[in-house]
Amino acid sequence: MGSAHSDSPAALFIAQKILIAGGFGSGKTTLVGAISEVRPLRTEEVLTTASIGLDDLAGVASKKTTTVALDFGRITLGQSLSLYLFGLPGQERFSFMWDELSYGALGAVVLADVRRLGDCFASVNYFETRRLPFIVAINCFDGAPRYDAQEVRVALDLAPDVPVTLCDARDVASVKQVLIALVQAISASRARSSRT
Ligand SMILES: Nc1nc2c(ncn2[C@@H]2O[C@H](COP(=O)(O)OP(=O)(O)O)[C@@H](O)[C@H]2O)c(=O)[nH]1
Ligand SMILES: [Mg+2]
Repeated sequence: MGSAHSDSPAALFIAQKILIAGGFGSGKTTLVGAISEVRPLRTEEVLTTASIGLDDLAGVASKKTTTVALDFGRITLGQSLSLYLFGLPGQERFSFMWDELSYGALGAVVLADVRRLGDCFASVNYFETRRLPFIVAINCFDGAPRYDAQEVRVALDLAPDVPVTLCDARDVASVKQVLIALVQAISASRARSSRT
């Protein structure tokens, strides 16, 4: 994506596509809904017995719905940057959609729940393999054990240039910090590639 449009020559407005990934129940739909300045597009379906054995509800027992296609929202940062947020469906059985939804994205946030850290391995691998800049945001659920960013970095075997941050997916200010960290990571990654 990456379209630039302006009303006047001085005002360069840039829109970029960002992905929100992570395991089932890690808070992707919540994050997009918390931050979006447009009514978020959701494709939630009520969890039914058909998903028993497929969707692991351990640790997210209160979860009543699941995203079956994508979440979509938009946030403007500063005067000139809009981020279009595409939440990828978390379950690996929907991973066939990740390539389609990732097309043209500049970077990604991988949301992690420390009680189910393994659920974000697939997303981490996906972005590492495609060399798409990403950050890991640990969604601090009430009652979940607290680990610092370094412990999560080691557990996920992340490269040193992948930022790890803590967040609350329900909180606008916290989500904004996550997106700013991602934009900085994307800039740093571009600066590194232009040097090589
Ligand atoms: N306590 C707490 N609950 C959260 C947080 N983020 C999401 N939830 C809840 O966790 C459940 C799963 O979140 P959801 O956004 O649907 O996860 P998704 O499967 O990644 O889209 C929902 O019931 C949310 O209300 C958070 O930061 N703290
Ligand atoms: Mg969802």
